[in-house]
Amino acid sequence: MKAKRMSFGAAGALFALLSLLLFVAACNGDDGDADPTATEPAVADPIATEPAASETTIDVSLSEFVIDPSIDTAQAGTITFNVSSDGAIFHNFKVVATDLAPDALPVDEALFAADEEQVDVVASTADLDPGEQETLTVELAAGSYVLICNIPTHYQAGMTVAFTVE
Ligand SMILES: [Cu+2]
Repeated sequence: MKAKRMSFGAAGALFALLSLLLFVAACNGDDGDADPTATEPAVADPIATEPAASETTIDVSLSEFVIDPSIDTAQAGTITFNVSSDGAIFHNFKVVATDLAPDALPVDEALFAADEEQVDVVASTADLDPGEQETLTVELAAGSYVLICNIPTHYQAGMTVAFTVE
C-alpha cells in the first residue's frame, strides 16, 4: 500500500512537470504567432514573377587606336559600359546600331569621322581625357552593333569593333 501511494505521488509529480512544460511550449507558440512578420499574408510581387531581365556590365578600354570591350556579345537588356580612356590622348565611345561591318560605316570626309547623321547612334559618352572614365547604361535590343570612337580620324584609324546583342 505504501509503495502504491508513493507511485501515485511520483506520477502526480511527473504529470505536474509535463503540464508545466506543455504550458511553456504553448506560450512560446503564442509568442511565435504574435510575430507580425510571420502573420503577414504572402503578397505576390509582380516584378519577381516576371522573367529576370538581363543585366550585363562590360569594361571598355579606349586607347590609340583600339576599342577593347571585355566581351563582344551580351544578352538583350540593360547593358552597362564602364568606359576607361586609357591612352595618351582623348577618346570617346559610341554605340551604333547597324548591320554594317565595323569598317564599313559611312564616313564624313569633311569631318574625318563616321557620319553620325547616316547611322543610328544609340548611346555616346563625352570626350574622355586620358585617365577619365564614364559609365554608360543602355537598354539594348537583340541585334548587331558597332562600337566606335568618333574623334576625328580615330574611326578610320581603327577604333571600331563589332558588338552583338542576342
Ligand atoms: Cu579615339
